[in-house]
Amino acid sequence: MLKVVPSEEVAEALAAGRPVVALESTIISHGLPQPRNLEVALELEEIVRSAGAVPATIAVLDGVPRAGLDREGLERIATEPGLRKLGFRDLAPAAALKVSGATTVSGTSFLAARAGIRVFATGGLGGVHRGWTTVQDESADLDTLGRTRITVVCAGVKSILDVPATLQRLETRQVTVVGYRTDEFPGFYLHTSGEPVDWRIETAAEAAGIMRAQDLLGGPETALIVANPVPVADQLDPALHDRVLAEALRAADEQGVAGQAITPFLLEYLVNGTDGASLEANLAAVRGNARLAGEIAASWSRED
Ligand code: PSU
Ligand code: MN
Repeated sequence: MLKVVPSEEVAEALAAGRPVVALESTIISHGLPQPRNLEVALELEEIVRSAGAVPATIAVLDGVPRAGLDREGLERIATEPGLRKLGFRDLAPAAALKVSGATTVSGTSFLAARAGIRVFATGGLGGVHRGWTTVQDESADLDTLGRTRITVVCAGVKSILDVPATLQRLETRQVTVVGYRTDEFPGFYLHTSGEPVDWRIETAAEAAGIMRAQDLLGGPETALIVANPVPVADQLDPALHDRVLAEALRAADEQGVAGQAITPFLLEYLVNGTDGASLEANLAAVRGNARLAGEIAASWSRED
């Protein structure tokens, strides 16, 4: 079997049943501008640690899937030119052809689960793109979450997407969605998307309890999404968000940007079009998610 190679620290923590949190690498390589992205990769690991868990940033280096990168590995993810973006379906070619790449939510969820890691933190999930009636672009994140036993802490799905359509797809795929201290699904850069969420939890221990109930219940091995909104004080101004996003969607259309390139294109457009304000909101969301994921992993491994 093709092994996911853990770092020494991650291997020790998993063997001892201590809390581990998987961190995604595409957000570092393709979602954030250099040089800020390396600082963020290091900072997220620190946040997970201070919440009492061991961080395991996931990526494929020279064809080897890894859970837990050293400083050099993080630097490669942040700076290597031409680094691939790997969803689940890209993992086999990357391994066989000895290619390096950062993993998306789809690729990371699969590798984390294979490594025995149950909790994962990211920014915003991929989903159904706007205009899906003509262009059938639906992120592989959704399909993977419908067949992977993992808990993903995120600030909802990226607001560049069709959020109601994405929530519908998550329902069809049996993915459990809970709001953390909210009755509304978060809007990634925005505190709320305006869409309701059926379940609300108040504590990390409640999330761990739902994970245990998932296992006791059996059935399809689906994910748990813990949707954790960016605080109102840190969100992007909603009017600015709507205006620049409309421009970004128009630019993508005019330039014919599609496929894997569309998400990074729109995120970068927003960073430039908001003078960096969208970047700050994105970072505030990811930091909060890393912290909460650490707490959930700690509660899960304490069995409280
Ligand atoms: N969260 C962020 N920034 C990102 C992503 C998530 O804050 O860049 C990445 C994730 O890796 C997610 C991917 O899986 O965007 C979705 O890409 P696509 O729409 O091509 O599936
Ligand atoms: Mn896509």
